[in-house]
Order: sequence, then C-alpha cells, then structure tokens
Amino acid sequence: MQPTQRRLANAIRALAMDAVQAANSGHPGMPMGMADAATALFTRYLKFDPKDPRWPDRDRFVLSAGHGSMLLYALLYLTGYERPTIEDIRNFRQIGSPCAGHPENFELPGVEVTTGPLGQGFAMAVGMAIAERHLNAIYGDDLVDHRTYVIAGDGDLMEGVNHEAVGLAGNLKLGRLIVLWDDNRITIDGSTELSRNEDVMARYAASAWHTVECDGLDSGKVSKAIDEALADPRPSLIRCKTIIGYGAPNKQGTEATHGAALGADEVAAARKELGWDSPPFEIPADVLSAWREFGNRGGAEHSEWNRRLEQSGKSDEFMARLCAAPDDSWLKPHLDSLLATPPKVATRKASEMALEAINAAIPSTIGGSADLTGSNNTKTKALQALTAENYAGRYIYYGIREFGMAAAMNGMALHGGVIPYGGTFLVFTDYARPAIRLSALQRARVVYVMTHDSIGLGEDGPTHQPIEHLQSLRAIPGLEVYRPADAVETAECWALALASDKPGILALSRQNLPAVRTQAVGENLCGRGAYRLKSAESPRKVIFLATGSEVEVALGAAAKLEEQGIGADVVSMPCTERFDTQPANYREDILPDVSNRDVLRVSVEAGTTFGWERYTGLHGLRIGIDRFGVSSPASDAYEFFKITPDAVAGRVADYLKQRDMR
Ligand SMILES: Cc1ncc(C[n+]2csc(CCOP(=O)(O)OP(=O)(O)O)c2C)c(N)n1
Ligand SMILES: [Mg+2]
Repeated sequence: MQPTQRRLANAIRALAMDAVQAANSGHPGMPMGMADAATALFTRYLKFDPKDPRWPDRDRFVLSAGHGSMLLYALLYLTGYERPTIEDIRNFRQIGSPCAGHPENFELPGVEVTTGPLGQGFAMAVGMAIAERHLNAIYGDDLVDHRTYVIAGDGDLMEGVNHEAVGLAGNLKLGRLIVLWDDNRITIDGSTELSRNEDVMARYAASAWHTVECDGLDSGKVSKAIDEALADPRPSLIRCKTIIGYGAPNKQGTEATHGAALGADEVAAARKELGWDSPPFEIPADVLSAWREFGNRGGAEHSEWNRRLEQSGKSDEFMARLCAAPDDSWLKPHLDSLLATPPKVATRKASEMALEAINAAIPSTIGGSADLTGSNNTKTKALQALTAENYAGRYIYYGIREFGMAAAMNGMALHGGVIPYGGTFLVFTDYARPAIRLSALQRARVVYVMTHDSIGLGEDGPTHQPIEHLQSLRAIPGLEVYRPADAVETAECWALALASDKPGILALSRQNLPAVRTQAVGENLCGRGAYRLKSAESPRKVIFLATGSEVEVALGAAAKLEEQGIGADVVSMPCTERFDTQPANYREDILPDVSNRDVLRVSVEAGTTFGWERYTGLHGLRIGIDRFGVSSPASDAYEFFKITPDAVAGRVADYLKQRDMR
C-alpha cells in the first residue's frame, strides 16, 4: 500500500527535527509546517530529474525561506539526488557537509540558488521566470517549457525587495511563477501581528497577481490551489495556512520552533504525535521507495526532451548557449577601430560602443537599467524591450528597482542561457548591494554597468557622488570591480567581465575622457589588473597608481614632474582584484618592493583613500576624497578637491621636498 501524503510529509518533518537536534542548531519550524505543501509540489507537480539536476528544462524550485534549508535537503535526499546522502544530512551544518546552514548553490547541484537573506530568493525566482520566458520565445515549447516555484515565508514577503520583485513579475505577466507562502503568522519575534497588519493578498492582487488560499497542512488542498494557479495566466501567490513546527505537540504554533532544536523530549513527543517510530535518520523502506518513485517521475519526460532536442537541429546551439564561454570575436575588430580613431568619450559611452559589438556577437546578453537607460548607455540600437508581449526582447526596463533588478539578474544568470547586464548610478550600488554580494557568493555572471562613478558627475552633488563605493565594493570577495580609463580599457574590461565566472562591476564616467591607450598590443592589458601605462623618463622617483578618470590626471601630473627632472611611472589599475592574483614577479615589476624613500607610490582615485595604503604602503601618498562631494560643475569639483595635474604634481613635489629635508 502506498504511504499517505501525510506520511511522506512526515519523513521531511522527521529529518528536519532530527538533523537540527543533532546539530543543536537550525530551524525545524518551517520545514515541519510546510512539509505537506512541499510534498504536494514535489510528488505531483515539480518537473525534475534527480539523475540530472542540471537538465535545462527542469522546473526551478527556490526555497526563499532559506533558514528552512532542511526542507530542501530532505526533499533532495528523499527523491534520490546523489547528494545529499543521509550521512551529509547527519552532518547538517558541519564543516565538510554540503548541507550548510542555508542552501548554497555551489554545495549541491539540486540547490538552484543560495538563499537565506530573506526576500532575495523570491526576487531571484522572478529573474528565473524571466529567463524561462525569454528562452521559450526563442526556442519554443519543445525545448523550453518550465515553471518556477517558490516557497516563501512571512519574512520574504515583508522585505522591501519583495515589493520590487512583485511589481516586476506582475508587469511582465510571469504566469509561470508560482509562490507558496508559508502563512504561519509567526516570525522570530513572535506573532506577525507585532509588525504587520497589511492585507497581503490585496497587495498582490493590486500588483496584477493571481491569489488563492488553502489549508497548507492538507496536501490535497494545496494541490487544488496549485491547479488553480497553473490555470491562471498571472503570477500566483498561494497562501498556505500552516502551523510552524507542526507535529511538535508542545511547541508548534510558537516562535520557539523557528530557529532552535526542539530538544530531546519534544522530538520524542513529536514522534508520538506524528506516529513516526523510526530512529533518527532512518526512513521506513515503504516511505523511501515511494519517495524515490516520485523522484523517478521526471525521467521519462527528460528522455522525451532529449529526443526533441536531438530532432530540433538546434542541439549544439542550445547547449553552447547554456555552457560555452561567450564569443569574444567582437573584441579585436572593435579595438582596431578604436585605435584607428581614438575617441574622446565618457567611459559610459565607450561601454555603449563596446555593447554594440557585444550584443551583435553574443545573442544571450539581456540588458537593462533601473530607469537610467539614457544615462547608463545600456540600450544598444538593435535591442528591443523584453515585455509581456515580447519576451524575445533583450532589454528590460526594470523601473526604479535597483535591488530587484540585481536580484533578478542573479536569477537569470543562475537559470542559465542568458547573460544579464544592468545599470544604475554607481552611488546606488548601495541599493543593490545585498544582491551584488549574493552574485559574488553564488558566482553568478552578472555585469553591473555603474555609471556616474565619481565627483565627475558634477552638479547633482553629494547625494549622487560616490565616495566610499569603489573601495567598499572591492571589499566584497569574488567580485571584480573594473574602472577603465578610456574606450580601449572599457572594451577590455567588458571582455574580461563576460569571460569571467564571477560577477563584475564596471564603474564608468559620466564625463568625457581622452584616449590613453593608442597603441595596439597583443594582450588584454586590463586582464593584468594593473599595468605600466607610461614609464619614467627621468630617474624614477614616483609611481602613480590611478584608476578610471584619474589616469588622465596622473598622466598630466607625471608630465609636470618629469619637467622638473622627477621621473614618474603611471600605472593604470582598472581592477585591483586581478592585479592581486598576478604572479609575484609581475607585481614586483609594477610595484617594486622598495622603500618609499627611493620610489614614492601615489594613488589617485576620486573616492575614499581608505584602503589604498594596501598599494602605496603607509608612507606613500594617497590622493582622494575623504568627505562627501560638492554640488558644482565637474571640473570645479576636481579643482576643489585638488585632483588636477597641477595640484597633484604640486603635492607630490612638496612631499618629496619635505621628505628629503627630514
Ligand atoms: C534579510 C534578512 N534579515 C533577517 C534575517 C534573519 N531571519 C532569519 S529567519 C527570520 C524570520 C523569518 O520569519 P518567517 O519568514 O515568517 O519564517 P518562519 O519563522 O515562519 O520560519 C529572520 C528575521 C535574514 N535571514 N535575512
Ligand atoms: Mg512565518
């Protein structure tokens, strides 16, 4: 006899409470409350094949309530994924186990995205649903025809980014996005009444979503709600009324089950309550084999899909789009044309010029901007808008939703088959930062086009002028921050960002910049992170380290110092992360390990000097801005902050004079 849905769900409950108990750490409440709903989803609807977790046409499942990670680990184990093993689950939250505290996409192939920072899983799912519709528009139902399911908690729905994600999904009519809301009316602090009295369903309905509610503890009723959601052309919110920690007789329904082990007594009582008499980590044979059969459900569909792919004649193209490095054949002709007539343009404009070539060569790019299209120069001529009426379009009007945009781009990148890039002002990376951090953590290839990258943006003043942003972004591990100095460097940085398996940020100027690279070289010099742009002519006393728009300033200052017989190298440093990984002899050549007395190192960047001592040494000179900016024309702002060739040369000469007197 088949185990009942409730008994299948109880296997999830048991694994969750036992793993949390063993670790004495974790969150049993959410998996226990949503076990029935998840069972309905995984046994009746979700299209997946545990034998090939990367099957491109699988449904995507996002556990946005990432603290309930044991729900996902239990499902992956029960349905027969290679990992996690039961041993992995026994070692939940321990070093060496892929069953990390929160689901990590790089630990387990069955985990689509890293979740835990509330709200972001949901918002990434919106990006996945966008990518699905886009690829469907190109390749048709035969190859791309899947759905995106989310389990989200109260926290996911309260976070501000939820508003952005819901708005995007509603406007793009992402009908294949289905969210199951774990409406347990509990968060860490207690009842949701402490902090919320909005009509959540009305908010979604007002945002062009379909809404339906059900008893989340009855998998049959959850199934009915999913059926209704599937039939509706709008994105769906299914309100699953549940009880947190369901099955733990003395603690269920309270915040006590949210984020702590239940305790041995309560675990024993829950076993009795649920009629579950197996020892910890043992799943009765009938239950496990039933689950495994549900896991096999997708195999036939997968084979059918393989057959369709073979017959489509597009197999190579489709798989290359998902797996291969993007075409870089655009770079050389583009560089040749720049070198033929070196343009004096803002690097945001140079980025647009590069994008014209990139978007023509790489069909998988999807551009966008958070309502600054004309300023970020992100939309190239041939790109059409991606809309509910035209999912084949390759440009997304994200609206004023920086965080939502960045999270959606993570979802798109992790879905695969598309390379998202999107823009706003560099200063507003602050609004997107939590998603930028997750791009890095998840190794999602997203390219951030962040323009207006300094006081050089001018009159908009201190609110819009980034100061600490470059350095604070460089502090994020695994994020490549590029600040190119001219059109050639901009193209090189674009090529690097596209070829990388890490996210990249392009910090681009609003103001025009002269060409500093006018000679053809056989190498992408920006790939070195820093390189000598100009060598000292007089005996070398100074090495300038400059980025972006300040390379021009450093070149000017160096020329003035040379006139006084003070030799100065100018090193352009578009990407500190890349420089740091160069071989020691290369780094030594660019920045020789000699005393500042012999060769003074001077950094020049129109932002905080914080952290530049990493390259100048404590006794070097750091030229930058350690306060908020000013509202004025750009050139006046540079004068005001003494970041001009004359002022910089003067400061360096003074410094050398005073030092030599000491
Ligand atoms: C952005 C963010 N803020 C705070 C937290 C810490 N946190 C984890 S779970 C949680 C409460 C979530 O409540 P709910 O979504 O209702 O989950 P439940 O207690 O029902 O499992 C909080 C505040 C977090 N993970 N992410
Ligand atoms: Mg809750």
